[in-house]
Amino acid sequence: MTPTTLTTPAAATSGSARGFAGEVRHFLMQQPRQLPSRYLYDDLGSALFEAICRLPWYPLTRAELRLLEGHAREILDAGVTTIVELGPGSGAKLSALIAGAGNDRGRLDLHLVDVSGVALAQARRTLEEHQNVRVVTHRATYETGLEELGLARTLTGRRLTLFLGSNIGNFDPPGRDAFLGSVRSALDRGDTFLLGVDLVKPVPDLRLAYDDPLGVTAAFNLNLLARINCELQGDFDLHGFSHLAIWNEERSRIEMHLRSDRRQRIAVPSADVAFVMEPGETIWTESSYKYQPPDIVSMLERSGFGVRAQWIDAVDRFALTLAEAT
Ligand code: AVJ
Repeated sequence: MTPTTLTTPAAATSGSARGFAGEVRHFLMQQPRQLPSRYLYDDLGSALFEAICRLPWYPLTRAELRLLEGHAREILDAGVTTIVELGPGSGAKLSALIAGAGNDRGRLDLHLVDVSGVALAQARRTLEEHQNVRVVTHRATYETGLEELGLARTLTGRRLTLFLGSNIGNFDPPGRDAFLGSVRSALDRGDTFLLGVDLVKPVPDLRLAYDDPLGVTAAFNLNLLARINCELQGDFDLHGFSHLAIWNEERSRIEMHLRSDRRQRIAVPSADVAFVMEPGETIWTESSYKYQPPDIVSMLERSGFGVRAQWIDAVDRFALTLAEAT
């Protein structure tokens, strides 16, 4: 019951209606049934994710912010003139990094790459509060954004690329390596890359982080079915499914699933699918891989980076790793 591939946010095609319908059809017909996790983030899904980040049981965001604030000067050293962030969200993390670096820094060009226009607009507002910055937004997938940035190389100064929030955890290992390779290709030797990754921790903590007692993560997961009902005329009965968070020890990942509580027939006319789900059968909606600190160093080294520093939050088990393109 452990297939090897799950489409990652970056690997999926653009979010046009036909792309969504085609992918819903394709992935629901797989065995086991699945849906790409990138579709969790419509407007409501993004708001639910923001709420997850404030839950006491989901400490990732706060741990990462503490590390960014505590090491801002080492991360944003004097040579950096350009910062690229893949998936900036609200811009709060980059903002904390810039604030933590102090006032003696030079001018900064900030390039923000995100598929969400709403997120980009908010991040721009947040970041333009800082003195001496220029914000450029790229409404694009990571891949397209990286290509654009590869073309817009700077002649002076170095670039720092950020990939935070343990978003890398959604990639399966081949997808992860391909992604790191495309980041490396977009960089020049001497440019830096900062990667935020959640670490393996006691299983009860992991389960609570992905199955919180307030049910916010369950709502985040079920919203994917609500979205399919809304946008593709699906007839999923949201009361007929339960949220599951399963720790897969062998693959070192938390899997989110939606379990059918009974035998039920499902139709999604605009995706041209109809099928029956058995009681207990699940739709696999997300994987979040968790790493050990040395795994992060070796995956970066295999992709053409040398690691300069790794900072670990010992309490919440989260790592920031600063690497240099070699
Ligand atoms: C935003 C992908 C890093 O995997 O922890 C939160 C998404 N899923 N709770 C993660 C998520 C369930 C989150 N990432």
